[in-house]
Amino acid sequence: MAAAKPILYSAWISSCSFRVRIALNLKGVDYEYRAVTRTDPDYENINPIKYVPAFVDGDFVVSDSLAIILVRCSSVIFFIYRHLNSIDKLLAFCLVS
Ligand SMILES: N[C@@H](CCC(=O)N[C@@H](CS)C(=O)NCC(=O)O)C(=O)O
Repeated sequence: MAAAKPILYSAWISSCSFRVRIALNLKGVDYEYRAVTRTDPDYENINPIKYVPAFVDGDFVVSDSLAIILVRCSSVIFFIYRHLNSIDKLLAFCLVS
C-alpha cells in the first residue's frame, strides 16, 4: 500500500502559504493541497490557532511556514525527522545536539 501523501492546509491569500508551496514545489515534494479558511471548524483540530499554513505528515503536524520549509526541504533536517519520526524525539535530539 502506498504511503499517504502529506497534506498542506493552505489559503490562496496567505503569503506564508505561498512560500511553503514554492519551497515544496521546488523541492519536488509530493503533497496534497487542501484549501481552508479560518472559519472552517475542522481546521481547528489541525491547528487550534487556525493560522495557515499547516503541514500534516502522518502524526506529525507543523504549523509554521518556516518550520515546514526547514523540516521538509532541508535534506539534513528531513533526514533527522524521518529517522526520529516523532516530535518528542526530534525535540530531544535538537536539545542535546
Ligand atoms: N509564523 C506563521 C504565521 C502564520 C500567519 O500569520 N498566517 C496568516 C496568513 S499569512 C494567518 O493565518 N492569518 C490569520 C489571521 O491573522 O487571522 C507562519 O509563518 O506560518
